[in-house]
Amino acid sequence: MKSGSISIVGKPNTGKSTLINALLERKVSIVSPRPAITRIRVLGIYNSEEGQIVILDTPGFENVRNELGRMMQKTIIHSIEEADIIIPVIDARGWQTEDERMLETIKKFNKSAILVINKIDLLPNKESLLPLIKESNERYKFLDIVPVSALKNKNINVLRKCIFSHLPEGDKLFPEDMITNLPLQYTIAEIIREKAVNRTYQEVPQSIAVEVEEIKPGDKNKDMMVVKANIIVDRENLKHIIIGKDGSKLKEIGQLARKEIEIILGKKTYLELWVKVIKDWRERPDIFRKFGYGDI
Ligand SMILES: Nc1nc2c(ncn2[C@@H]2O[C@H](COP(=O)(O)OP(=O)(O)OP(=O)(O)O)[C@@H](O)[C@H]2O)c(=O)[nH]1
Ligand SMILES: [Mg+2]
Repeated sequence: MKSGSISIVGKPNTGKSTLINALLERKVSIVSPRPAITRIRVLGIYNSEEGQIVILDTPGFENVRNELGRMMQKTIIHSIEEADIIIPVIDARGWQTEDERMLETIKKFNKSAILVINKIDLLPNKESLLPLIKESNERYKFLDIVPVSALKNKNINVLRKCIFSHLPEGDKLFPEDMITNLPLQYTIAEIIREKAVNRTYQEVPQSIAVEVEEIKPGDKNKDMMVVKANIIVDRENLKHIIIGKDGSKLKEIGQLARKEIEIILGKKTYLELWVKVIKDWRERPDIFRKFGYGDI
């Protein structure tokens, strides 16, 4: 039986979280058109007759702008050190300067890597992949290069096979019924954060954190769950952006999040959402550790 871990790395927005979800055939990591959204190392476990793949999704490589960023970059390095195989992800439209840091880190640790060229659905034709594959082979001795579309689920089977073929023989590292390592309150917080970041723009998405305070059965109706959570922003003037006109945006975020939370909890859920300001929380590890960021 094959068994081992892979770490998905790359610059922000290349589709790393979409890829872990595609490999697992279920959503464990939040996805956003906004850059720099994944903050924690999300672990997902894939089981088949061939064996087990432990998959780590990581934050994107980027320039550090605050303590949160520093922690996120440390998370990436640890994930690269730990994994058996690295899965660097680049955009099918070509290597960019921001991809260099990822490649340098893989070289520094002399890691085995399978390059994923993602978003091939955006290419006008397959031929345009050939020069990119050639260039990639010149940049590093990749075990393999696999073009995929994580969004359209193209070639994901091929990628899984390729990963298994390079993983070592071994026993399963995690029980079969375990899908992710993320505690329930963080899973729910991430769902709410996804809905909030996807409904805000510019500098707002990165300033958002979510803290789940309580998950409990309803007082009167035990078949119902009550979830209390705070959407946190780091400046007073962002609060009204999240709340929206007459509370409309907060309501919309809540409705979308509730639908997904109900699937996870398997029960009707009352979601109580508040918006709170914690000034400069991204500079305060004591605060953001409580949100689950920094758990490496
Ligand atoms: N067209 C296309 N879009 C994709 C594909 N994979 C991901 N995307 C989109 O790219 C955007 C970023 O996806 P994510 O999976 O959040 O990217 P990420 O690399 O995890 O981003 P960070 O966590 O911010 O570093 C989203 O809008 C996705 O829907 C793909 O194969 N094709
Ligand atoms: Mg991500």
